[in-house]
Amino acid sequence: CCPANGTLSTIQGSVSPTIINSSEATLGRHLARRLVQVGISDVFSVPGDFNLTLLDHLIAEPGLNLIGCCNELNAGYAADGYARSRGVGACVVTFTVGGLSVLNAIAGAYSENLPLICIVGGPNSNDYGTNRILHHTIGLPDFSQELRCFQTVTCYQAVVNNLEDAHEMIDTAISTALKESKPVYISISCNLPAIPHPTFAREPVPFSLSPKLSNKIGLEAAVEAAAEFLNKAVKPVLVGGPKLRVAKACEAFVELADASGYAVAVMPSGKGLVPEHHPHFIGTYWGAVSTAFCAEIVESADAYLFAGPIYNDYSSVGYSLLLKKEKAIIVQPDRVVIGNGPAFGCVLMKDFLRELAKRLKHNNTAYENYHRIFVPEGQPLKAAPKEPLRVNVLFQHIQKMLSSDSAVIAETGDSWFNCQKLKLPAGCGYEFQMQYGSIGWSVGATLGYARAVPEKRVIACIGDGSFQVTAQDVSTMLRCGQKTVIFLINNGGYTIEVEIHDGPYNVIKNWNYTALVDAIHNGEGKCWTAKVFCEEELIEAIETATGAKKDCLCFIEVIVHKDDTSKELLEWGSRVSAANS
Ligand code: TPP
Repeated sequence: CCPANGTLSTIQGSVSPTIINSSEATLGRHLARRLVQVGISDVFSVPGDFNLTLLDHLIAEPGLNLIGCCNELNAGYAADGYARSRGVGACVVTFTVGGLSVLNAIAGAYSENLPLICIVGGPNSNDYGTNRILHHTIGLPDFSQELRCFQTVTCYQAVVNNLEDAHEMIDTAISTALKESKPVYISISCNLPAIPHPTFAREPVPFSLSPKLSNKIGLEAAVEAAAEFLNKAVKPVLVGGPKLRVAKACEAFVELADASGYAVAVMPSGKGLVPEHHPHFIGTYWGAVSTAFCAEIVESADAYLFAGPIYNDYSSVGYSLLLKKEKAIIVQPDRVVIGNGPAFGCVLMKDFLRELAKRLKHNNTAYENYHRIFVPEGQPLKAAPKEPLRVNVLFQHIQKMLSSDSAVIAETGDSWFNCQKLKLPAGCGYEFQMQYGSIGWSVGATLGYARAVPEKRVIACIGDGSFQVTAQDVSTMLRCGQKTVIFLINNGGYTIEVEIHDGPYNVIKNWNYTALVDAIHNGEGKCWTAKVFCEEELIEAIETATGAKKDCLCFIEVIVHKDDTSKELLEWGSRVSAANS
């Protein structure tokens, strides 16, 4: 879960810099060299006159590919999907029309702590300080509108409009993204990328970012207090949360699980970060919509350690979790709170979990209890021949497709709940966007993720409503020769919203989704589509997608009843609805 590329561990000490031939000693090539250096080989982009020269220079860099997307929102989502696997991603768009279009994706990446470098081709440097009105703006002589929008969704902004400062500004922006694990904004004046400048005349020395360190005394005190707290508990439990990724603490969490013998659960938004094949894994802790017996074990425990949790209204099922602060140790990326005690600051999660692992007495009571009382979820009823397909049957078949060579991308909607119940084999990737939950994210994210890990087959589960937002970039997946399997779940509406609060606005226009993808395919690239109505057809489609068409992008439209939802969505929807009213 903690990819090495672009992270501190790959960064070398200083080496003697190579002299660069003057035609390549340009701002554009410097930026390109830096992107490659931090582990980026694909940049997702939409051209526009403000960024064309910059794109020329990015393309010229060996090892850097430009992936042209159908729109900026998808380019941003693709960079997000890419960053989830590679550790860092980048997109390039044009001034304001492109910038404001990509903004939603950048906000999503911020919410998920992803280092994403958003590059915008900006106004000519000679236009700054004039009263000119530029195209692609709202018609006011104000060049800062786009910047001001990005200030709220990035951790750093560099407006590069002179060559003297460009090197420093670009480097500061990229290194800040890596250090903070957040998106940054870089605007590059359109007239500058091709101009050579002495500051770019040497191969840039790889970033040498000083790693964050724990305060030793604080760490020791926190570990001692936590060990005392947990060693006297009878049935302690560990729960992994989404911030395990940004804390780069997935391995340390497993070390703690191994050493302690405690039962191990995952929060819904942490799925994919905690190995589900671990012998003490007990499932997803999501309050009333947890997997079988997981909530009972967690909530009845006399002590629980949450590593990297986010308790928002969705993950807390409308604030209905039955947790008690006095029983909890909350470990965040750089602080620990034990019960009702004060916070221990400047303590890194990774260090804390590793040190704690050495101090805990082995205690598998909670896990043994779980093991004793656990009864697996029932199997869906056997379908009658040609009976309309049910969602729970669909996901039984998706489960069988998973392996270490696959990754699941789950779109916002009922797919959250259905995918959450999939049991991930070792090495199987899993991504969704639970904090921000922007529908349509999965299409771009699938493109970017598959680009970052071409050896894995991505299985994307997307509702019809979400697909309508961003469908175009199936086109880019085909251009890139991707072999993703997309399950388009056609239930005729915004079902997740139906279960929160229904109205006529939740019904959507039905499209012929397979015909749409066939039209996008248009004979170029490898694509196979199928529309299935019953289990027999689904089985046949999956056999084809994993057999004869395993090298193709496979798009399977699954027709289900509009009220066919997971039982978890029903429960969750009513509780979220109560919290909203
Ligand atoms: N707009 C954006 C960009 N993001 C959102 N999350 C919403 C609106 C509100 N919203 C959340 S889920 C959803 C909507 C409109 C509907 C999803 O429908 P669909 O993809 O068909 O999935 P289903 O719930 O039917 O499984």
